[in-house]
Amino acid sequence: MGTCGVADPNGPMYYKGVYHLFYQYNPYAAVWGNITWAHSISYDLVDWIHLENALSPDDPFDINGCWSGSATLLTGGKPVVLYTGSDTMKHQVQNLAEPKNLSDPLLREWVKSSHNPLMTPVDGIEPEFFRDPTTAWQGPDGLWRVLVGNQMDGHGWALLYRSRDFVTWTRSREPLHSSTRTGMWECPDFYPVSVDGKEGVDTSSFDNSTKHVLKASFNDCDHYVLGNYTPVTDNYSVDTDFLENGSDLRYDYGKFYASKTFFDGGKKRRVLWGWIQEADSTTNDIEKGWSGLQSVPRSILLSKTGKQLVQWPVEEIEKLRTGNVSFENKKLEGGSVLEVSGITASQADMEVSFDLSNLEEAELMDPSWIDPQLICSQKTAPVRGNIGPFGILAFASKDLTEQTAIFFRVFRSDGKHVVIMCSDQSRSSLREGLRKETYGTFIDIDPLHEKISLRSLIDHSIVESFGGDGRACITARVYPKLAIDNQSYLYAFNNGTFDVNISNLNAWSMKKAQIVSSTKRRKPH
Ligand code: DQQ
Repeated sequence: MGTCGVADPNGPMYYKGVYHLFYQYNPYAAVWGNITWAHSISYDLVDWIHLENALSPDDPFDINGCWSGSATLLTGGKPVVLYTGSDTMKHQVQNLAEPKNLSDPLLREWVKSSHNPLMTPVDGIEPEFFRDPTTAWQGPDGLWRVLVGNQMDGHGWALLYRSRDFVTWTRSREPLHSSTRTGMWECPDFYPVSVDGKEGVDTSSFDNSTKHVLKASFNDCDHYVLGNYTPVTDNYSVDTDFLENGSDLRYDYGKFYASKTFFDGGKKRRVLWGWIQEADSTTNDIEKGWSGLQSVPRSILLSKTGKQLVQWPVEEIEKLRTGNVSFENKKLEGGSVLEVSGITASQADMEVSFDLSNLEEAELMDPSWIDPQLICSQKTAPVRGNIGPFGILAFASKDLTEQTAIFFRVFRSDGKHVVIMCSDQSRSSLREGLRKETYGTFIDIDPLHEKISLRSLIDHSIVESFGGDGRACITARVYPKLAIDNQSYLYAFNNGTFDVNISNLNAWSMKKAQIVSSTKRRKPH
């Protein structure tokens, strides 16, 4: 690919048997700038072909950048994209683009609408806080609706626009939603999830058995709320608001930003992608020659409780699995480590579940411990507890001086158990100058009645972890110095006082996905 920088996923869609992913792309450097829509396609969400760039900043309405946006399949299945342009004045405006040739399933060429810009920052909208149109949905009145992220009076808003023809858009007096607890909302996303089903739901579907998710990107994280949406009135009433009463629902409690979902009509699922930033210095990003990557695509559903979403890597990822090791029913004594040998630990998929006895011995939760990230940063993997920390050490050097610990601790509080999941990067590399953050979240598991499971996708400088069958996700970027390639090891560990039991562990080496570039040059002159 040459020297480049990659950021937000844009306009993901499934069209005529092909998955399309566009993304914020700097063709010239491993830093943010010259923002262009790169375009890659896949038949299985695993192997990818890079095509020529879809949108470049070369018109007055996007000359300072083709920023984030989304795809919509219009009635009859025609795909279009709405995206933000930074215009000659660096004002943010919303633009439309269409494929040049609909019979080309690869949709190689995109044409910007002669009507651009379609939405401009007027009527009090601040021109630097007006961006990232969502996938549009069609109401029962036939009008299309779209949200645009905004900051007004210092707070986050999802502005609502309606249109009959997708060209002339009128702003609704009321936003779909807003919050005084946050600043600017970037990359909003709004979609239905089925309450009882196992399938994803099309964005324009208004089945009564759905809830609607509103996601907004702020404070370096992707936060969401659940609520009920009435399409006739465009009223959206949330169950619990953003950051209300200690509620902090996030797609991922680590590095994961500016994400977007799409409905995969082929497999009837909703798929989520997020941008995973570097945790290294800009100087090193430039030296490395690239920065930023996309998460593994995740399918996303409402949990059985109806109170949160659950995510799981798309099943296609499993085709990369090879060389399995597994064991069952293994006691992990307090203070011990167990090597998971026989796989390529630098590029692996691992699933483990833990059985806990002695739960009555769990430490009492201090009522002042309300911030899980803080708990994880203070009680890092070496800090012994009663039940936990137990979990895995990924990217570990043989002598364990380098290790990325993904683990759980169990506490007692008001007669119940509280489980916390942490990803501790503090010892992930001997290198200096990295952001070795520690992440954490409470996870809705009752260890008396179910096992505590963890799946981690480990890939050289990234680990994406899914706790409790996808109830909590944490993604971390790490840059080991020793624990690389065949010097990288994987361990299960228990640093609690009490034993835990591994009821099941399965790990696989992972093959490389195939990524090829189409013959045309991607770097324009
Ligand atoms: N990235 C885009 C914006 C968006 C931000 C610009 C989020 O449209 O708000 O590259 O990462």
